[in-house]
Amino acid sequence: MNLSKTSGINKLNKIWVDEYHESTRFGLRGKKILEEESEYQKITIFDSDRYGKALLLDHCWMCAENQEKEYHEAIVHPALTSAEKIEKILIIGGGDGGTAKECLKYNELKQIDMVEIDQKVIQLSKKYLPCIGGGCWEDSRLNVIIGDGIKWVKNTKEDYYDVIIIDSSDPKGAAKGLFNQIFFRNCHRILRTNGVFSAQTESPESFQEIHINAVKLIRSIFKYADPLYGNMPLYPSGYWSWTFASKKSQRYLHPIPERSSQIVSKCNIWSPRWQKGSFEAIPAQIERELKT
Ligand code: SPD
Repeated sequence: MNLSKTSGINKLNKIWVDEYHESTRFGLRGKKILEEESEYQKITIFDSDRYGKALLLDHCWMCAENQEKEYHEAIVHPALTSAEKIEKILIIGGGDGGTAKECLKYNELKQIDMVEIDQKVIQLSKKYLPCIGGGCWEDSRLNVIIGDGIKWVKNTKEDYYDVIIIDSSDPKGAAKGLFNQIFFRNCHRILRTNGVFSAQTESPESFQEIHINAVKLIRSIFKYADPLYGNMPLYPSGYWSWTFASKKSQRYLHPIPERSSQIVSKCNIWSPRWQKGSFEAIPAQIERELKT
């Protein structure tokens, strides 16, 4: 999780970049394009042979041109196909633009507030990874706020957003406060009654304790909350989770047919069938742990 190393430079100047996590490493071969220190983190842009240009924050893989749909379709569509209304959306984080791009597939959507703490992530993503955000940066429905997501949810009036999406990094540094009770309580407060909350909740394998604690915490605040599991080959263990929550029912389990038919042909991973299987695919041990 904390360390990344480059190794094995060969005559083509190709290197391996790895995310190190508890005696395992997850790496790609390619060329480093840029490494910069922002106010918040080290930002690396890497051109990988396998997945195209990729973004790392503090040596952790975030996304790559050809390895992002697995993540962004999963965090967005169970929420946007099921919330009663999808006019006002809040994204916390998401500075690469992938989550906004998926949200903007819906015609009903009127406004996205995207609160990203690190302006440099946006600048570099626009410049080096334009296809991750697609046309989102030019779409007038996207309102980018450079600021602290924790303060944003604290200062927003109640019952305001139809959907809230937490597209955070791992819970350390600036992202640590995006995994705690006060933050989730504020998300609950500002979410509309028939809205849907969505958050990336780490790996059930490589970050099992963090995953379980996050789901339990979200469940303790929202009346209904369930994790969905999928593959994310770029991340430690390649096995990831996203948790969806709502106030009055498990509405995130039930995509509204008129809405899903609008977007299913624009997706590579998400479909109502994929979603059903991915909610069902809860590992038995995690299911038991979540009951304790
Ligand atoms: N271990 C990486 C977790 C990062 C999740 N967020 C990725 C951002 C993609 N928009």
